[in-house]
Amino acid sequence: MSERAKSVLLVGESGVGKTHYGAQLLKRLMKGDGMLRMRGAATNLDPFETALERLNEGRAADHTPTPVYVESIWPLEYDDGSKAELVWPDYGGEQIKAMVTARSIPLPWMRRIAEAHSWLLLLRLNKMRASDDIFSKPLAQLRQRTIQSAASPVSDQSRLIELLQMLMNVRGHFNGKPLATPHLALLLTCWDELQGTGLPGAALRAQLPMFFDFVVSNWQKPKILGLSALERALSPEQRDAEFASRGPESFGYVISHEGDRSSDLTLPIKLALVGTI
Ligand SMILES: Nc1nc2c(ncn2[C@@H]2O[C@H](COP(=O)(O)OP(=O)(O)OP(=O)(O)O)[C@@H](O)[C@H]2O)c(=O)[nH]1
Ligand SMILES: [Mg+2]
Repeated sequence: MSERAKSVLLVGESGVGKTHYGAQLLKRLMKGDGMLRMRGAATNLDPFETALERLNEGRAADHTPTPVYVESIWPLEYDDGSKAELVWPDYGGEQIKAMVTARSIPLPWMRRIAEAHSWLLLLRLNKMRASDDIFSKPLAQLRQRTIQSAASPVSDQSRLIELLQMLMNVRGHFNGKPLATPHLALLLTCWDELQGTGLPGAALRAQLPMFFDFVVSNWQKPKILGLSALERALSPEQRDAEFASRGPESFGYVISHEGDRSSDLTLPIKLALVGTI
């Protein structure tokens, strides 16, 4: 592995858990008992440290204001001793939705999309609308419904497909073959909200079938993981005394593509950086 900076393009709409995962990840990297660890001084840690202070008190952090975009540079070392430098961003997730709505990508985002080694797309299935269409209901049932407005909103899965198509367009991938690069990993966040679900891929397929098909037919080896950065819901106001006394480092887990549970929150990043764990 070379010393060249590897950047992960972290893509997630508002409320998917980018800031809380960033804070928990930072803590694990500093502790250094996972597959990846910090090997030097990181820059621009303010947003994550603020979130960590809240977590230490057993409270949730605030929503990141829409215009904010902070890139933090994290020098990393793998468990085998090889090195990488990770560019980890924190930003207001509305920026992502706005790109799809306006069908236009601001220049700084163009650069990030073009340069990123891997794309890590965070999705919170619990917040996704599974609106009825011909994929979820027989046509006969849909026909009985009255049409209230000609301008029906775009479904969540159509919006996500549109988003990935816009990103692919920036990279100029049009040869019709499934992509090998950039690596694509889908991280299903707040996995604790989906009690009783099996494999992450199966959960995604059940809830967003059209989006799932789009991903598996356009990437050679897309990875789909579950993530619970906090293991439970926290409130920004009320302290969770147990969370505070055991500490944020005692909480959080990842469900691998194959369904194995691990408390190593650095696992999705290693996967995004090297394509395998
Ligand atoms: N149940 C549960 N809730 C979580 C978890 N991680 C984050 N949350 C909650 O999800 C909400 C959104 O998390 P954030 O990290 O602020 O989301 P974000 O993607 O940074 O959102 P923006 O800053 O608006 O772009 C917060 O209320 C968190 O408490 C988790 O692992 N489990
Ligand atoms: Mg945030």
